Amino acid sequence: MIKGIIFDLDGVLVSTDELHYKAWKKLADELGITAFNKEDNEKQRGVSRMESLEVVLQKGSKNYSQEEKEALAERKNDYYKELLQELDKSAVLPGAFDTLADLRKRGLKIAVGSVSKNTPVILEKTGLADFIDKVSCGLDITKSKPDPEVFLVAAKKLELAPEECVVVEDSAAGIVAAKAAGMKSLGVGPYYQSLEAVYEARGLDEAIDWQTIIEA
Ligand code: B16
Ligand code: MG
Repeated sequence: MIKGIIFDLDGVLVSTDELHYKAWKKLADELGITAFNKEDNEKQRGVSRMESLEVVLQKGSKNYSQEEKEALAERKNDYYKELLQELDKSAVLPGAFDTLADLRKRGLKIAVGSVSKNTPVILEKTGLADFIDKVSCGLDITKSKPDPEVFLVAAKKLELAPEECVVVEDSAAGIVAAKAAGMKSLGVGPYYQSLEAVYEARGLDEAIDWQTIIEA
């Protein structure tokens, strides 16, 4: 019996993926990497900040030291944090508030499992914090998805066994992480059909048979 649902944040509950893209694009343009585009941005879905930087740098020809890379990642994060200042509940994806309220009513525990170190500020600014029991994020972990750490920490914080949890994800790395954690998954977002999740839905505003998922 499923007792907890662990939601990825970016691309599942909020549309911060667009803000990540804007911030990376600004950095790429400054570095003269004009070839960085939306398609590359898809490879940054659900992966860590440093891995996302590599996606940008691969489109250019210059080599950077580790120290320089860390400064670049920080510069991108400053741009991203600036954009986050404008964030409010309008950034919450369709169906997210209703889904969280409905699952709570059914007695399920709710966690967020995101590799983003900006998770706390995003939850506060969007009002999602009121619907979440526990948060496992980039600040709690040392290994990013596809490593299962972020979801195992979430289950532990919920005081549940991994097999009592279902993960909701929009990235391939996140679905691999859920499997590695021993959890079933619901794949959502533009690529939901190719994520190889156990359950699939275009978005949280679709008719999702939560009862079946919970009782499976
Ligand atoms: P930050 P998720 C991920 O969030 C994003 O999808 C990914 O693009 C980003 O690089 C990563 O968070 C790290 O975010 O730079 O804010 O620490 O999908 O795991 O909620
Ligand atoms: Mg995501």
